[in-house]
Amino acid sequence: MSTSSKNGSPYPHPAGGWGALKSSAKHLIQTEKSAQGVKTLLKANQPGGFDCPGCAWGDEKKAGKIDFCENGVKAIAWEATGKRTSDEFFAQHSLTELQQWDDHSLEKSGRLTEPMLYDARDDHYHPISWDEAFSLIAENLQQLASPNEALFYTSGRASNEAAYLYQLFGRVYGTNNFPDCSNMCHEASGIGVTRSLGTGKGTVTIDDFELADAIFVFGQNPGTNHPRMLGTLRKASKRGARIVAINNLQEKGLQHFADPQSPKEMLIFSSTTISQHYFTPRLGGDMAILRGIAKSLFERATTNSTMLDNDFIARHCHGFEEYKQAVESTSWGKILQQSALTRADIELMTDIYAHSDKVIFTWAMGITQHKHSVATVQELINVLLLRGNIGKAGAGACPVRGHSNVQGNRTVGINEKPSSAFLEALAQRYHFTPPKSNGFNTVESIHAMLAKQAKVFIGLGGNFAAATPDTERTYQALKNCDLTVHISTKLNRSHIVTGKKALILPCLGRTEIDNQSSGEQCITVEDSMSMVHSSRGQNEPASPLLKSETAIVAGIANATLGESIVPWSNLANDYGLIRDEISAVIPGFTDYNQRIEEKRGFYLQNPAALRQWNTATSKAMFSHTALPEQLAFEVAEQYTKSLVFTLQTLRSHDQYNTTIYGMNDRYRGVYGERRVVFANAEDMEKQHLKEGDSVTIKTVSSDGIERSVQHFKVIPYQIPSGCLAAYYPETNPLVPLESTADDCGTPTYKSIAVTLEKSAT
Ligand SMILES: Nc1nc2c(c(=O)[nH]1)N[C@H]1C(S)=C(S)[C@@H](COP(=O)(O)OP(=O)(O)OC[C@H]3O[C@@H](n4cnc5c(=O)[nH]c(N)nc54)[C@H](O)[C@@H]3O)O[C@H]1N2
Ligand SMILES: Nc1nc2c(c(=O)[nH]1)N[C@H]1C(S)=C(S)[C@@H](COP(=O)(O)OP(=O)(O)OC[C@H]3O[C@@H](n4cnc5c(=O)[nH]c(N)nc54)[C@H](O)[C@@H]3O)O[C@H]1N2
Ligand SMILES: [Mo]
Repeated sequence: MSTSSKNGSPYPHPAGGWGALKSSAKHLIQTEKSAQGVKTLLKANQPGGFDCPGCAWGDEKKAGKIDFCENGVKAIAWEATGKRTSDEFFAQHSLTELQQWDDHSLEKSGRLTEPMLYDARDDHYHPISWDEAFSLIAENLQQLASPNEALFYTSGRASNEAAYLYQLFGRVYGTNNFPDCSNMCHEASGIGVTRSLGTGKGTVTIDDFELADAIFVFGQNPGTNHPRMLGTLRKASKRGARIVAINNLQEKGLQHFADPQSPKEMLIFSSTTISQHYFTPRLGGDMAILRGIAKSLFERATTNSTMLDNDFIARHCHGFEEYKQAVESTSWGKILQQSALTRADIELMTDIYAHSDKVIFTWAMGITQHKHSVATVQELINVLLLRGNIGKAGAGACPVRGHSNVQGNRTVGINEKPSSAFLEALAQRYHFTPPKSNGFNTVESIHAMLAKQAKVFIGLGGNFAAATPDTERTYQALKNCDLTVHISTKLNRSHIVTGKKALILPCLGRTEIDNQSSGEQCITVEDSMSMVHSSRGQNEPASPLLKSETAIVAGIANATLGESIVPWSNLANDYGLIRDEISAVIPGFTDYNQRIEEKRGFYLQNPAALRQWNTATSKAMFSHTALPEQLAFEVAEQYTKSLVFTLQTLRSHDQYNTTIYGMNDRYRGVYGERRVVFANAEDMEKQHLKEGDSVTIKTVSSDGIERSVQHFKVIPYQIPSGCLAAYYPETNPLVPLESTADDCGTPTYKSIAVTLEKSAT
């Protein structure tokens, strides 16, 4: 193992560039199927090809022949691996043995090949036929005292077609229990933006990035998580747009970027400066920054009438006076204390914001995974509204989604709190009475399993056991179930932490050819810019026994409910028929099948982008929430005499959520190791810690439950004093189940109050 890091500039080269390409190639070769991988790559994000399963960034309209990135290559190569987790594998390894394996080793075993049933008597998984598997699920569902004792989890990779059928099945069966990865991800964006603007999605398209005068990137690491976004930012930067990064860490990818698709930049080893300005606030300090920008704007507005878009505010907004009052009553002291920036920093941001006509704010998990995440999202919108930056070309709000179809899943009905209009549309179309009461979100689902109120867990993709908080309690929750079922491509922790019975149902991946009785199928997905487009797999399936997600959902539905209300089997034989159903039920999808024939798909119109506000007042709403009284570490200080830190949990460059591709985090200078914690050098000194010391990280909470992780190596890094960063999912045991965002239930993965102690040797 070797870790190397020297205070903040660990990687000497620009992001992207040759390093990225070399690493991509290496990954491809490692999958032992590079020929098929390369053939597949050229079809990524191309008309007639497949949507890259990497992330939800929009496709460039004018992209050339190639439109993929290093981490997209990893995602594709990982799916196209030559390794298989066959019945021999399961005969060889007992569950008890697999429980000792780390997440990387589990997934690295290869693609799942046939349905498997866990037998507690010999502690092994054994092959089972598809029909038997469907019957077993049906029996378990039918014998529950209430449909609300079943949970239907979704991860955001499922297609619109699979997700639509899945939610329809759950609702005809009788429950709204649709916890999903959104609950842990951009839930706060959906709720906050809906409250403010009446629609829960971003208001910009990829074209707006070509027109913006300034782009502010809040709490997001695109160099790793949305690398194609760097190409968009690079172009904007080159034509003179101001790019401002606000990030708790100095992230390499936000600083300089050499576009692997720009031969000139590659040849002369040059790069483009991405962010001209970079601010590193305290964790959870963004709402204070935004409040500061607003305060400065109001102060400037007393002598300069161009500071605010008074016309827009008067015509389109509600609640301006209350907001103004809330801003004026927030002291500069509080703003500077919570943000940990200087007054000059905030004035500089305000200068850039106020002197740019068209401004885009983008954001991701650094905003949404805090206690006050909904309020912060609303504050982002408040500041945009002050200068009319919503519904104007080149301006707007851009929550950058995570999973490649997480936005589409929500659009087609994966939601534990469905609107009554949506339920009414289902009732009309299928002549049944959908369940009215809200279902459980992800965290509520864990509580329900712990309380034995939920007994059957079905996961359409994802890795619930590893992605959720409070690992020990989550494991107990899953173990309490009568049956756990996972529709998956690869072996993961959720297959190893089982209910009394457990099924693994292996499915096709996005890159694979999907043949049904009516012929070869395409699926559809929606990106962060509300573009809906089709995706067609190119590779031979990893095993002849795989079924598509859609076929599996239809198989379970058919076995459980029969075909009288919905003709599941017919629909699964021809996905075009499912799209017709979506057209009939969900607004915006008229002529769905025709419109996906267009080269880059079609745009689902966002009303807020047209300045149509679907709010109670029919106006855009200013919110006027106060800054949090105290941030996480201040609250926690009451419970301990030790120095309290705020820990954020984040992704390395070599992972996709709980999927660990490798042990390096190149841009942060970490190699061969994941159990590391990034700390401020002065804080380390105070704690008598040296680089490489082994530490125990302990959660500070008042609930009496001990939560800690051991043997993490401490690394000095450019991070504000009092803050720490470490990788997920290794740190999920530290996140209390009760520590969730106000009004939205997202675990506070980016602000956990912890102490740091040198490990006992
Ligand atoms: N290769 C790859 N691509 C991915 C994923 C992946 O794991 N790997 N995951 C996908 C998914 S599901 C998602 S949701 C996205 C995630 O995309 P990101 O949100 O970029 O993911 P994180 O690694 O959690 O990074 C959060 C960033 O916010 C910063 N940050 C944390 N807290 C704060 C704060 O309080 N304020 C500010 N200003 N900054 C803060 C961190 O330093 C870090 O740079 O990426 C998607 N794409
Ligand atoms: N501490 C901490 N925890 C977090 C986060 C954090 O920042 N910090 N981030 C949260 C966020 S933003 C998210 S979105 C969640 C992610 O939570 P999930 O979406 O549940 O987790 P993933 O790791 O993306 O799921 C990986 C698994 O999906 C399966 N899979 C891959 N491709 C396919 C496919 O095409 N079809 C099917 N059916 N299965 C497939 C594979 O078996 C793989 O093992 O984690 C959350 N958890
Ligand atoms: Mo996510």
